Amino acid sequence: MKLAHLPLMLLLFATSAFVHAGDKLVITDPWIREMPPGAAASAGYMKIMNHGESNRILVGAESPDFETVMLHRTVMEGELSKMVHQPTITLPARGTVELEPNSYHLMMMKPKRALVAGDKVVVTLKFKDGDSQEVEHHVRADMGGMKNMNHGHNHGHGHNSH
Ligand SMILES: [Cu+2]
Repeated sequence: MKLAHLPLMLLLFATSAFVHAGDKLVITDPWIREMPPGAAASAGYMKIMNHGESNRILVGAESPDFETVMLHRTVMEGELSKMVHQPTITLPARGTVELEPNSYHLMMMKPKRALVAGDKVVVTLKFKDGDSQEVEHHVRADMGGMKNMNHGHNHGHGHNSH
């Protein structure tokens, strides 16, 4: 009887060791912008801290609630903002990268269900080294975080920009 449990214990051991190898990223405040009904896309944001000794390269993401998730960056061209696809986002060793409105974001396309404020969405970040990390994003109405409370930028242009 006791022997029968041994393989399971070994498996649990191996699994937790594996998770540990890749968990140097600390992610805070993950959220997704609530979409109006029928919208084709939304954007996901978070702050990623890499406490590790080496750079991590984010190469993509996926979510069971969206057909496609892409890495995007919003850049200004004069008065116009536009979104540029990013093949990768580098998370520098001992550094922090913020995915936030008007900067880097996850472009969440073709939602598979209606998502309203308060809902949770699981997003899996994928890294060049083959690792992945799951993050639970919270759906929020419009902007989140104090930083976006000031009305300095973002007046009007491109209601579709993130
Ligand atoms: Cu975008």
